[in-house]
Amino acid sequence: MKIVLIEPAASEANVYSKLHMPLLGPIYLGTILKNKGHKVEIYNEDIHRPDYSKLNADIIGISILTSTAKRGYDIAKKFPKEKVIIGGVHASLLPDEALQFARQVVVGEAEEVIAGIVDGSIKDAIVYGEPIQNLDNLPHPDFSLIKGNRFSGLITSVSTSRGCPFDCTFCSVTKMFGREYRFRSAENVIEELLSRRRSSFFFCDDNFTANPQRTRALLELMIKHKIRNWTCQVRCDAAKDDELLSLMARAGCNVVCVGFESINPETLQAYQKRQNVDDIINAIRSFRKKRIKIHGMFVLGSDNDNEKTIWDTLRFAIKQKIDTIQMMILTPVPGTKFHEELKQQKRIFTHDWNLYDGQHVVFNPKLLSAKQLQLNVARAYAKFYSLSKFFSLLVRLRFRNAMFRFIGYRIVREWIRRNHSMHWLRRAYLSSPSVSQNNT
Ligand code: B12
Ligand code: SF4
Repeated sequence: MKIVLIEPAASEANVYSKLHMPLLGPIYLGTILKNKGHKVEIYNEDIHRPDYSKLNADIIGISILTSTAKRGYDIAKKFPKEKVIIGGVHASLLPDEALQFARQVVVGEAEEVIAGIVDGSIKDAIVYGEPIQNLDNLPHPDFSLIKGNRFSGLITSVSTSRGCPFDCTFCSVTKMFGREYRFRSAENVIEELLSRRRSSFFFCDDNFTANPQRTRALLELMIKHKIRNWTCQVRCDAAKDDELLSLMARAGCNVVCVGFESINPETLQAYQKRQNVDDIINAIRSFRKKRIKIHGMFVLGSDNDNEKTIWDTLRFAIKQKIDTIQMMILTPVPGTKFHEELKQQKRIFTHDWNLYDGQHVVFNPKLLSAKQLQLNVARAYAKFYSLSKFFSLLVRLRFRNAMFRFIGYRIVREWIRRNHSMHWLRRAYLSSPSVSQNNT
């Protein structure tokens, strides 16, 4: 059979849609189907949008996040419903919604059910995929299935684990992958890394160091095989383990993306993050000592955050010399505790999924208006990713940081230009019956 898997375009440009990094889910599924003898093509619309009028396939599989769901449904409508299957985080959180556009929807991990869905032996409309217990049984993702991927090779995504033992209120990871931390053996990961002659790796695990023992085993093998130049996502906790940190540095960790989330102690508590501001400061110090660069990730807009919190966060990032930052606007992703809470309080003023990308306010914050939250985050971002900061890094010969500041500068400008008049905020807000207009 011919199977086409599609990852819809980002609803609005973000740094990742520019970096051309397709999600691994569809690639895992495509690889399994290819190994079963099917003809598989994968399209990531941010990389290459196919001509849908000429696209012929027996099955069209669409992978949706919340922010790409609307585009995913539009793609689905281009094909007869009996050919379409949908999966991904958003479909897993709201399967009934996705089922309006597909013959079948998969909730959760689909590797063990995809072949049965394609050959027709699994017929349920909503198919529940079990968490894969032995991740070593999965094939290594075959990136050559992605069409038009001219940039493949610059950064290769590698997934070494699934699940996260924590359960932060704003995050949908545990809903989707559970709190049981499952991981591949170090040998299995090394085999994949060695098979790719790439310059750099992105370990896309939510929490690369959740089980320090297994991370150590992997790092030791990486050192042995001289695999270097990589990025991973961690919590602050990682920096408390000096031995682990030393191994990360010796194994060539370039950048850690750290979920700092907030410098407001009350917000950290509300997010149930199980870390405090001292943990953040100590983590920054420890990573810096080992010469590992830091991408600090913050989420703004909790019920304890006001305008000052946003600017304090920016000042903190500059004072602590965090290399790059991400300032997400708190988003009530369906399926999270936070979404339930806000829904009950009737504070969500739009369910336009395009806006659920962490770059738009979709609910009424408590201590500031939606508009204030939106504008101040945009302005703080623009200050961090400014041209003057870019030039000052450039003259100090810090080329990598300068490059990221420049990419950030362009994205923030584009985003501000597009949202300048904030039509969407007005429109979304006014169309909500539950919201009084005085709050804008
Ligand atoms: C890595 C990552 C990224 C990378 C992805 C690139 C890469 N090369 O890996 C980058 C950095 C680019 C990224 C960007 C963003 N991300 Co992200 N990302 C992740 C992360 C941490 C891992 C993704 C992953 O590899 N998962 C493992 C694979 C195996 O799982 P999967 O892709 O979901 O696929 C499985 C199932 O979903 C299903 N499935 C998937 N597709 C399909 C299709 C069909 C047909 C079927 C049947 C089944 C099926 O089967 C797959 C195999 O089991 C997830 C968290 C997570 N654990 O998933 C967040 C996550 C997906 N990201 C999220 C967000 C919000 C974003 C951004 C919007 C952030 C932003 N503003 O920049 C952007 C959106 C990008 C875009 N396209 O617009 C949220 C999504 C929440 C939601 N409900 O939508 C998540 C869940 C994180 C979170 N904390 O909540 N992300
Ligand atoms: S935010 Fe990070 S630590 Fe918290 S549940 Fe999500 S993946 Fe785990």
